Amino acid sequence: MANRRSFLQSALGIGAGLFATDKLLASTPPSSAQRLKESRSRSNSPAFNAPVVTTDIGDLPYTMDGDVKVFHLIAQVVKQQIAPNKTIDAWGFNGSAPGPTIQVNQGDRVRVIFDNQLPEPSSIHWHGFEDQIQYDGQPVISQPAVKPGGRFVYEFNIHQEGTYFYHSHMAMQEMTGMLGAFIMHPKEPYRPHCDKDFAINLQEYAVLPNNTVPNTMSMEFNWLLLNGKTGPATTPLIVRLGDRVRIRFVNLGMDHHPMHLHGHTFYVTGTEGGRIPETAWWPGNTVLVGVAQARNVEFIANNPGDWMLHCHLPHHMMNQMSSNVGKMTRMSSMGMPAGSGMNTGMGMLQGTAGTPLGEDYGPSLGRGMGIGGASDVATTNGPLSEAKARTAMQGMQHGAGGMNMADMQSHVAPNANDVPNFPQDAYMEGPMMAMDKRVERPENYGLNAGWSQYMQGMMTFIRVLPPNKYDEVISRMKQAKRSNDPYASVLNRG
Ligand SMILES: [Cu+2]
Repeated sequence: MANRRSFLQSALGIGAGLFATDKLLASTPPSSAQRLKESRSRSNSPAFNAPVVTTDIGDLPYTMDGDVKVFHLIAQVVKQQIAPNKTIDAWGFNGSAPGPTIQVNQGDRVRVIFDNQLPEPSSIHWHGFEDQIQYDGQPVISQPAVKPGGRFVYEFNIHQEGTYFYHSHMAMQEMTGMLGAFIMHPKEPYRPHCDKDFAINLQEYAVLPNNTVPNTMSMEFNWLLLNGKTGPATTPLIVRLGDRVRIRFVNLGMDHHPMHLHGHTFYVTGTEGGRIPETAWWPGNTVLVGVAQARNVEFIANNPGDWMLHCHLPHHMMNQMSSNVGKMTRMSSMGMPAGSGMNTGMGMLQGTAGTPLGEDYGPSLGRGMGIGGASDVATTNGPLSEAKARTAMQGMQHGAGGMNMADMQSHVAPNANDVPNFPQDAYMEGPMMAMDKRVERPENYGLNAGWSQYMQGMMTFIRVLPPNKYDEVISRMKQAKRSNDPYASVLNRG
């Protein structure tokens, strides 16, 4: 603490105690020159490898057999809750999709006992490992396929460092959740070292309305996830003002994701091939994480606030998008009646009520569909009426901020229906999407009321908290006493 305080004080030229500096810090955004200076000043302090925190997922535990670290990785069918009242049938590992993060040290001898509890053959590929061919995880070509109920044991001498991953080498299995991060900590800690280190798996699923099974052949992705959750159900990254932070993005999906951070400039310091020499780091606030790539970014969290961290592809900033915006979502003399007549209007088959193509489930105002519904059962896809929404979407805080759906009229222009492109987001984000209570957790403590209204898809916060607020949030996280808490390593450090 003394080190951090003196570091901050010298870096920012502030002599007063930290508690008094919140306002000063907020009013003096650091220049890039300052950031570089901070980065250099840190390189003199004792370095260490901070354990990686994989929010909403956590780590795979290990046991020791002599000097061998033994992990037990179990491929299995999992129920993954990706949003309030939206649970999908995925395939993952040890209870989650993505699977838990594996963390080892350079120089370790590692054994992974892989059990296949899936109804079909599988195997595990160790992405980026420079290791022996018999452990590469390509069925038949490098090892026997692991049949249902079968086992295969992988052994590695870890000589690399960086952000790697494990995944099924069968494409559709990968697309239904069979992936996870594999962190190799360097023997000599990186300099400057980081106080917080996070891993974020990027994923997308295509799940039809009122369905629970991802269509792994579809390119129409409507659920975009960070560590198996979609905004606002994602757990924020909690850091203390002044922390040096590393985020490791891992992409094992179908799309590329330009990951964007607000309020800070980071440096790209690593790829799926390990550490980048410091002379080759490049600055930015957005990093494109291509398929099968990892990108490590680092920055000093020197700008207090609840900053967005999100994919910047517009369609990846939404939930359950399945229909058009604009006039086909509403009744008008020229448009399509919302929620009915789609079969004729769009040439769609008329289904039976209760099925995705039933009259009640026509594609309209799609982003409201499914999320925040009363339960993991069929929910309506509009048309929007307050009575219907109150029944079908009981989890939503209708009326948050003193607003009801009926009051939406006061939020749109009187002539809105005459504007060809209306609506865009008017009914898809905002008060009707408020679900703060549904996603309440200690990490969200102190966020502005109603924050969840405008948070969808691949979005989370990095909360850069001044010491007093940081201590308050950490104390609440400790009090929660969650089993297998992904933040355990941070909470244990105090
Ligand atoms: Cu994206």
